[in-house]
Amino acid sequence: MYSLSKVFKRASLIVLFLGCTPGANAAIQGVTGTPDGTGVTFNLTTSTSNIPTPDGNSVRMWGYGVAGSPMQYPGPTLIIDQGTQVTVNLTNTNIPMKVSMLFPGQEGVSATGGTAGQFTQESSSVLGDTVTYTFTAANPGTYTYYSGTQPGLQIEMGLMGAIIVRSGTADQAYNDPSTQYDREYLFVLSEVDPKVHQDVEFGLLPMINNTVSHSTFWFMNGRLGPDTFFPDNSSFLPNQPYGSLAQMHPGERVLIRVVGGGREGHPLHLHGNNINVFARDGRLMSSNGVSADLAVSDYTIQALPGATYDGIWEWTGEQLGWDIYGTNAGGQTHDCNDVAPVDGFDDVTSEYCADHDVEIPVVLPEKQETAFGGFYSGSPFLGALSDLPPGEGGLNLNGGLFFMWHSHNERELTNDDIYPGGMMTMMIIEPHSAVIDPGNP
Ligand SMILES: [Cu+2]
Repeated sequence: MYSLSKVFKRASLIVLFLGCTPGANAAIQGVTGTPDGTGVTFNLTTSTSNIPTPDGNSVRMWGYGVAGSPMQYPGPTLIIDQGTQVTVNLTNTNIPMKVSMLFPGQEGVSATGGTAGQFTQESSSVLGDTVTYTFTAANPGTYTYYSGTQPGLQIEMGLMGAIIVRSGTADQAYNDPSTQYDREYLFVLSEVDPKVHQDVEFGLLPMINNTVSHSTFWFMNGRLGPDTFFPDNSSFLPNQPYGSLAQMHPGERVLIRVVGGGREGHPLHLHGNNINVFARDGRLMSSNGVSADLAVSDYTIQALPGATYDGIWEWTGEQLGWDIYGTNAGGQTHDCNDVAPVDGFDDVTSEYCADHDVEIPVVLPEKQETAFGGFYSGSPFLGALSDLPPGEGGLNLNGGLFFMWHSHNERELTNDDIYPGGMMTMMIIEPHSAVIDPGNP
């Protein structure tokens, strides 16, 4: 648990936050491949680049990229429809050792071209060869791909990415109606030990050993906090195209896809509510093979390396014990409009009707239930704005509620020992009157 006030009283960070434009993050970014008659083809390359870190440094990385585009960290998210025959052509542009790709959880994986490695066929930048991988995306869900060539080093260097296989039903993660969602976000978690990357930059190819490796950077979607808040495809992060800022309206069902993309486990904590996790590693948590009857409500997702997790996260203000919607505050005049089928929630605002008009308690809510610092709107009520003390606020134009979503390993909230940073982003609960996140649905 980290208090928001600690984070946002840092003036230097607030300057950075001013560039953050709520609403600029669209649906999960990725590539869908080119139709090839029998399925889709992705043409990928691997190459090297340096990525900036918010402490003012940079780190040499290796990454996958779409052919003709810069390499990226993590690699391009491959978005595929269930049942599609997939071809991936991989060409190693300039990484000074052979590279490859593994596709755990996919069916009928085969590889041709290049030279045979320990796990699969590999591409050499010296030989200039191309490896062709094929598989069938038989099952919907969230998956990962990564290098199968000396993976201890190459995953550390950045050769990994996510795969999303879409079910045949729109806005439903799996072939089970309980996995329906209104919007979705992907969080690929990873880490970097800069000493290893410096060795690589100096021409060494060290063997990675977890007993001597000491990560000091922890990433969400290949970015370090506060870069995580910036929109997708920000021009100053040319090799880190994926943002992590999440937004929703009360009452929506938000699908959270988590990928353990590195070599270490990371406890991802979503403030504001538990998450109902219904799938692991691209498979429904099911005793009957049909429904997610083994889904579990979790406080923290213990994201393991190579594993994936899917769950639904919701927020309505239910059980706060006071009317956070401030029906009579902030000039809002709506009633608790709960018409049939009566479920206890306002049909327009998602207000929890039992708390309608219940005054804010004299005992203030826990800090993690509200927004402080630069993200304070001047009012404790959702969607309401008010005057702010000098030097505070101005970053919350819609009167939203900001929940920090972050690693619960507090060391991972730093950038090379500088706090705050690292594996940290925000979920912003925006009132229904606010237009957010175009394209996610
Ligand atoms: Cu916390």
